[in-house]
Amino acid sequence: HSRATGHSYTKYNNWETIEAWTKQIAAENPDLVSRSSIGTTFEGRSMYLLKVGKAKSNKPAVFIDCGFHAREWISPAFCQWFVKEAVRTYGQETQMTELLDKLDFYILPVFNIDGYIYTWTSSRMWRKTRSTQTGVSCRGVDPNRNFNAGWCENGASKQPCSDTYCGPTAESEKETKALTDFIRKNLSSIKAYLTIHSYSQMLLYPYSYSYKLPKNNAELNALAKAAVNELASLHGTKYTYGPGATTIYLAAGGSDDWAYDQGIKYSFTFELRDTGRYGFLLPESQIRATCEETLLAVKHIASYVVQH
Ligand code: ING
Ligand code: ZN
Repeated sequence: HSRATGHSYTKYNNWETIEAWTKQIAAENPDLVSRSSIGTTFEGRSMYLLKVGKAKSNKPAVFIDCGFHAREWISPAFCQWFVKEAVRTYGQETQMTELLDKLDFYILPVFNIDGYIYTWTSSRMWRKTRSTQTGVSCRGVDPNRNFNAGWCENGASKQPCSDTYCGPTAESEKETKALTDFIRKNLSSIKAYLTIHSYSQMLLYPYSYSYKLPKNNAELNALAKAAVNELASLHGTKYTYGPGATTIYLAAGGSDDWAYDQGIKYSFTFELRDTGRYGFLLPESQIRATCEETLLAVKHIASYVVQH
């Protein structure tokens, strides 16, 4: 725990603390971490991105985002944990050293910053962004219904007051547009896309917008199985896995489906702990175990990607 900033990897940190942390971890690890911004949110905040890896040209990359949905607090906690473990174990642990030598991780610690702040200040169970539309009283769009992948066809709502509102158009949200612009610009290097949600203990892959299966379904299924086995090896936490539509529910406009259709062949949504006892209100006492086990699955997927 840092006395100066109040940041802790085993507590939920507010946005102000996470923002300061992004600056500090980059400043303290200049050979491994660099910070940039991919855009600004509806309310004007910078969307910080950390590039984590040993500097070298033409490296493949794995993109990981956290904090799509405001109330899923364990998700940003995982992105912070991941960066900490990367810098702590580089040069100490062979798997992480090899990963950071061979690829770059792009880590977006909080995607929906405005929503995240709103869950800290006003409404703990808020899910969506905080955007407004003229003539509409309800605020916010579900960012995971806002991507151009079967947009608003299934499992999404056209009602602005719904928690699964798909937005007036695909990519209507500044946050969505910032992410899709970044990924489109870096498509040649990005080999895997991982998006971290909670809760349900699931590892999902395309498709969620329809019942069709991805071309490499067999490969994704085997990789998901191996990753959840790794995850369970630490504390016995059981995950289910499979295509989103049949494993969780039919839902169009998700970021993993969009990334996959851009050509990113390894695209997954993690649904972290738990299965509903605490749900979005996962106690801080479970942050460490959740992040440690999730890290094993993420490293497994990244190592697979390095070899394929
Ligand atoms: N679950 C995801 C949601 O956005 C999901 C499930 C994954 C939907 C991939 C679409 C695509 O509803 C949570 N908990 O947010
Ligand atoms: Zn979510």
